[in-house]
Amino acid sequence: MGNILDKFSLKGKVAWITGASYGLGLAYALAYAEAGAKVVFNDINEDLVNRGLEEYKKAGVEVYGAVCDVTNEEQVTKFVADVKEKVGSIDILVNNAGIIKRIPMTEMTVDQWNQVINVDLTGPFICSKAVLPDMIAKGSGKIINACSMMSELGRETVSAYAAAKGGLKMLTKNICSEYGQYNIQCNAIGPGYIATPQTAPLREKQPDGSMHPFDRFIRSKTPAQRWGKTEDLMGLAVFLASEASDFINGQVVYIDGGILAYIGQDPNNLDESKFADVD
Ligand code: NAP
Ligand code: GCO
Repeated sequence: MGNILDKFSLKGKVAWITGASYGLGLAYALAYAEAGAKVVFNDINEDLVNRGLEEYKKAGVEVYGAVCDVTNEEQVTKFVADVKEKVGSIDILVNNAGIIKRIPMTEMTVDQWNQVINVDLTGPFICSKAVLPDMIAKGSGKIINACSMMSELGRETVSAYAAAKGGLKMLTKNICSEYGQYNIQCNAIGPGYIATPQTAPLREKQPDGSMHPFDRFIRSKTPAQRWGKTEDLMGLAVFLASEASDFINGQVVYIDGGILAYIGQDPNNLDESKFADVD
């Protein structure tokens, strides 16, 4: 047996991270490039794709990027065909693209609900369906879904997001069940609360300069008493994309600083002077 670290190499693999112009998707893509993969990404419009290309250029990473709406099967089919022609067939898919709408359910319109379900649940279905045939033909593949604390827990105002992320947990188990026989592993990353643009509204300072109530709250529910950083998730993303996880299938791996294990403490007990960690 060679060096154990070779099992974590992505050398020679083509990795597609959806919605990877910034945030967690960008972090996953940079980690994959460092592990040896050829990285391809999409985002919802030209401006975001160009923003992403600038980021990858700054990092010295050569990538293929194109506009593709993960809810549009025609665009996804074309994206996968273009990647196959220009880079190679996709070995690793990270269904990262996602949106959230924080609206009380009684005030949420069906259209708003459908927008969240379409991106966060139907999008991963469409993208997974598009890459599975080549993975089956190759006899190997990795699909990694972006689950969430809301795959396990609810909270006020996020009904559509929680329903989507709960469904995504079960889609993960079902892809495992249906395609594990072809040496395809489908698992999910379940981040806790990570400092990205998506959660920025939950950290905004109050007009009087005090912490956002949710910021204080989530720190009181996190043993680490801090928000996650995108780099905290890079190791797990590489692990789930690599040979090292070939016998792990249908799992959601939670990377939450201990939130799901902890009943929490009184937010008023927290020492704010310790909180210099994120924006
Ligand atoms: P983010 O900052 O909102 O980035 C999501 C990316 O997906 C954005 O570039 C977004 O573009 C893109 N996107 C949205 N709709 C799309 C579509 N239809 N087609 C293609 N791309 C689309 O989110 P994040 O915080 O990095 O999170 C990434 C994933 O992890 C999401 O699925 C999120 O639910 C999940 N997650 C995040 C956290 C966290 O604490 N941050 C925790 C658990 C799970 P736009 O800019 O146009 O929206
Ligand atoms: C929210 C947050 C969360 C995080 C993440 C937690 O409003 O509660 O946006 O949903 O994005 O999903 O794991």
